[in-house]
Amino acid sequence: MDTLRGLPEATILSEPSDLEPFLRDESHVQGVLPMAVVKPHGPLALRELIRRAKQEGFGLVPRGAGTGKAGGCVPTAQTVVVDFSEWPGDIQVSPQDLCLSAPASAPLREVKAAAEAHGLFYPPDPNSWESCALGGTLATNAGGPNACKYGMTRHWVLSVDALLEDGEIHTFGIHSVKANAGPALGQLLIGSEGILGFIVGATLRLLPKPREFATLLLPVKRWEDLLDLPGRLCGAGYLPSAFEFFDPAVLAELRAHGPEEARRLPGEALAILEFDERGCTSEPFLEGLLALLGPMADGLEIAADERQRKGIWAVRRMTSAFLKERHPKKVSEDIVVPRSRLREFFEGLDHLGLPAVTYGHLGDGNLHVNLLTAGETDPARLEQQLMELFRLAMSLGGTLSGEHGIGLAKRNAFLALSDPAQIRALRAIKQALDPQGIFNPGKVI
Ligand code: 2HG
Ligand code: ZN
Repeated sequence: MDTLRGLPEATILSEPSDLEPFLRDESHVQGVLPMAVVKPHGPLALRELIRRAKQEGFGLVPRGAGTGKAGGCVPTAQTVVVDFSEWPGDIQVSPQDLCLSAPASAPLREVKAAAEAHGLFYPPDPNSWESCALGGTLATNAGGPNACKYGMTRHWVLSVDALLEDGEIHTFGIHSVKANAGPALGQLLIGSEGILGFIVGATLRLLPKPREFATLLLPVKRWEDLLDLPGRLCGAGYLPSAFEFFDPAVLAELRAHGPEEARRLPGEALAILEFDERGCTSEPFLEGLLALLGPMADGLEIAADERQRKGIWAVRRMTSAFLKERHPKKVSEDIVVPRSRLREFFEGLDHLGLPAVTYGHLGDGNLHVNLLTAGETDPARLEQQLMELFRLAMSLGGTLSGEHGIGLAKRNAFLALSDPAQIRALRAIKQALDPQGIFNPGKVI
């Protein structure tokens, strides 16, 4: 491709058959064929790409491992995909500073393992943690089950190295939890889905690794009984590191067609709770918990060892892919409501009469509402159904995305439902940082 001829420090793909795998991520949206895919190996490639993008008027779309759920990395018209999988750099752990530095290309799995090798812990655990790249989790501010106790990716970032529109890489933040010299520009970039600049590396905050886990399977007969539990637990001083659930429809599908471990799952609906603080497997802790659960504790099972714990999590981790395989055209959302309003949310969902099944992160109110028949629904009707869902979440003090982001998939809804002042402010920031609109055009705003 002429535009990219002679680009230094990069692998360049331009054959249509090589470009095709970049059309999609793990969401339901599809992009258009990019002009090319560039895999930069160093800053010279990025500097030159920015120069040519400005000069010739094409956009740049960042890509990590392509596991995003909102279409943030799928190409729009007249763009070049910048795939960071060959971006160089090592993972470096600093136990004394309780932090770790890594390039955007580092697989999250390796980032977490590097911390663990030093007895340390990097909490963010999006469902794709075994296949996603760190850069993608930073660009999308990824969540995951652990967010229930530990928060999102952004809460674990001390500094980011980001490519800005001047073609240079700048570092925002320092290697300490205390840094207060002016507004946190690095935080602005995290979760911005590449519309303000591209994150090429980061320094992440670590904790000592939890050494004790209590992993509980809590089956219930009436799944509505689960809805007050997240709030009741927190109110009583119990903060699970994860609190996941499957509604009866999802559990029935898993049990009927899922892997071996899923076939044995008890209950009509099921919650998975995990605690990871010191003492969480002690009798006093568990007795207190049982007292709080009352009659709900009747069918409670506690993982006896690490093998059982892993088996339970394996089922939860494969649920999204499993449902996608069975319902390839399903649309999956990730709305949030405050945990105190879960019951009202499900009453509202019932009232809307949407053909939805739900599972996800009940403990922090982040619910994966799935429309399994989306493929057979008229597109205009589907859009209307999704807007009703988002409006319901927002009317209860929630939002339309808890962890997957806006990307392309939720852009229209985001623009339609947000406070116009928010959109104006975001566009002003975009204009200031990317006046020529080269960074991920057509996404988010
Ligand atoms: C999960 O929690 C992921 O499993 C994916 O966020 C959710 O596909 C989904 O709906
Ligand atoms: Zn999720």
